[in-house]
Amino acid sequence: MSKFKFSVGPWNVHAGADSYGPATRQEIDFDTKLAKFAELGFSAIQFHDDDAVPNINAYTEEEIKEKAAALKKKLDKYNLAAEFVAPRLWMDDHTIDGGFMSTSEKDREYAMWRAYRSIDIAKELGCDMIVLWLAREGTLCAESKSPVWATKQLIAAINKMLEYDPKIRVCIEPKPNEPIDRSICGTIGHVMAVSAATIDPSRVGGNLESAHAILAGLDPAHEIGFALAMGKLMTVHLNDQNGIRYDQDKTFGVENLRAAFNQVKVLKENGYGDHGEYVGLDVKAMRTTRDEDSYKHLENSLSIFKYLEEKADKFDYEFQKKCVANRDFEALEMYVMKLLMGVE
Ligand code: 3MF
Ligand code: MG
Repeated sequence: MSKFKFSVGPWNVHAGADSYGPATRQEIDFDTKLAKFAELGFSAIQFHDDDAVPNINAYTEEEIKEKAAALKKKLDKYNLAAEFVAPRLWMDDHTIDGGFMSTSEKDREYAMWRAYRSIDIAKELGCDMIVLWLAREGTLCAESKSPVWATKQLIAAINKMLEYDPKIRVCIEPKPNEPIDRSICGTIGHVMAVSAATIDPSRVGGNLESAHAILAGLDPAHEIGFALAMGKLMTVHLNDQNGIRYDQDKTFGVENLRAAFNQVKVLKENGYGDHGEYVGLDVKAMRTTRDEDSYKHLENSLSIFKYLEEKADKFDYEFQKKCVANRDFEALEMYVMKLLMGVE
């Protein structure tokens, strides 16, 4: 029995289209996904603002709240909580050059409108967290905007969100690149610095995604540890990634089992989840996956996480201590490898 609760976003189940080719599976409608997520054992759903209220631009502020309230009823039916709402600032015509740090003042105002609507939706859904994946916040042409100005724009935007609602928490999901060339807030270290510069650092933290850390050349478990040490790990997006290339969102643990084990271990050792935090997945099926297997990558990620949790439960801290005392890290490393291979 896992000690953790799990969450997932509807985009984790998608039709397989990529930048180079069309869909390979049928779209699955939102209600069907919800029922399946509940059946797979997820406790909470993560939303983009327009996952919660599709076609959001077409509605007034009041209508958006009403639609969110209707969604809350649907979630209740499946006993699912809402974990967070994330303004999807990378799909809209108004955010071609980014949102909070767009070179267009009108577009920056639009981005704030989406941020405020995301907060309204979160409140209706009974959650207090806004996730900012800053997809297009940075530069494609380095000389097009000053990184100093852009960083200050981000801090100012977060301050406005904190002022708009005294309870809302803002959780930045850092990523060093893609779709932007040079991002403004690329790692959890950047997130801590931005947090400290806001009007209420206690309400600004991070969402560590394994693949994003790997894209920055960093070890996800250490990045998780860093955020935990700062008391600012608000959620995680666990997945895997084959080195520094396009963002892959692979099934958790399939590329580097030891790194995955250490992510589970650091979460478990530090009481992650004790204050209601969820273990979030951000995984994509392979393009070759057939319709009937549309959820297999989620099932596999959950299973791998839980198997690794069992391994973490078995971890022999006495033996570890002995190895450390003798400076015998070769023996400690071999112990970990045997534990993971099941030959101990
Ligand atoms: C991109 C991501 C995103 C975010 C999501 C929620 C589409 O690399 O990880 O997934 O997690 O938008 O903020
Ligand atoms: Mg993510």
